[in-house]
Amino acid sequence: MVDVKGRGLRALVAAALMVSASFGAHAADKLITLGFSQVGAESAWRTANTESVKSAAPAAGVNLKFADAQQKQENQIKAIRSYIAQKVDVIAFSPVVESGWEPILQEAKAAKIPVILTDRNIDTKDTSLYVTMIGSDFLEEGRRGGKWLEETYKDDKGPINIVELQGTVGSAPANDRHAGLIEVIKNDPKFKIIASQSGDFTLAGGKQVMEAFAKTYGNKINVVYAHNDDMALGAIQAMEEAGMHPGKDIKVVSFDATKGGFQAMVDGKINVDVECSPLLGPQLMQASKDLAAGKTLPRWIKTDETVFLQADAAKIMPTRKY
Ligand code: GZL
Repeated sequence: MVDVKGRGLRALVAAALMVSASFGAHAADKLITLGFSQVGAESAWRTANTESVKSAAPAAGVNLKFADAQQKQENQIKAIRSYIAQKVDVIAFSPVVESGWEPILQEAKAAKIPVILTDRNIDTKDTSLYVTMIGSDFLEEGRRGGKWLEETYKDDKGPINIVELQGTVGSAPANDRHAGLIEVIKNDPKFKIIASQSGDFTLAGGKQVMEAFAKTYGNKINVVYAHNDDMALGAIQAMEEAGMHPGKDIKVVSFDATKGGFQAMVDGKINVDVECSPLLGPQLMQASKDLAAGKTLPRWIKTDETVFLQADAAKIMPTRKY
């Protein structure tokens, strides 16, 4: 008679040894630890970006350390310094502003920890300070906003008076969404930027700035050019409280293409929304693993984006992921 019990036990022990061996092997190629410094939680875009980074880590087998800088550069610098002290394998961050990063990135370089930029770029000549930037082309986004204005007003003699709600002062998206607009309209004198002020990418900031613009310029305003949906939504509140009709007598150009932006297009209050994808988590995890495996990465891992028009918003909105 086959000693089923004995054989069964032997099979069980063999299986357990195999599992422990594989764990042993798994332990040999250790988990990658990624230290990530996030700008803050200023907008719906940022919330979606944080969610994308946090949810992508376990799926990729990356041990994520995450710090929210409340939109302060000194907090990002502190977080990066702490990741260096913890000897993480890779450091990544979304720089709140473009300048002032060389010293801390020199420290990361000295500690031989590779750095990945996500979402926003920095202003430096030293290309050794970071390996790659994963994110959008904000200059092209600004051009797309400008081209929509050019097309929309091609038969209009003007003047077309624009008020601009800028993003965080000194940030790459604010600098480049402005520069891209100027590139397109600079040769067409009918377009005039009559006022430009930062709303810091927040709904409250956009509302506050637009309240002042509405008081000062009133119905002289033809266009609101808002660097993100949160400020556009704040501006819409301010315009409606001032008796204006956003999307109708005042055209609204916005950026990000978040659910809130789409809803405002469906409601007829934003006329065009230039996409800027926050869903960078999976690319960040893959880049971190590639780096740890010694692979070389392109200097810029660019996200593909498009422009959404009000007429198409209702049809497309159900497909949107953020
Ligand atoms: C753009 C990102 C900007 C978004 C804002 O990539 O840095 O910051 O446009 C966010 O909504 O606050």
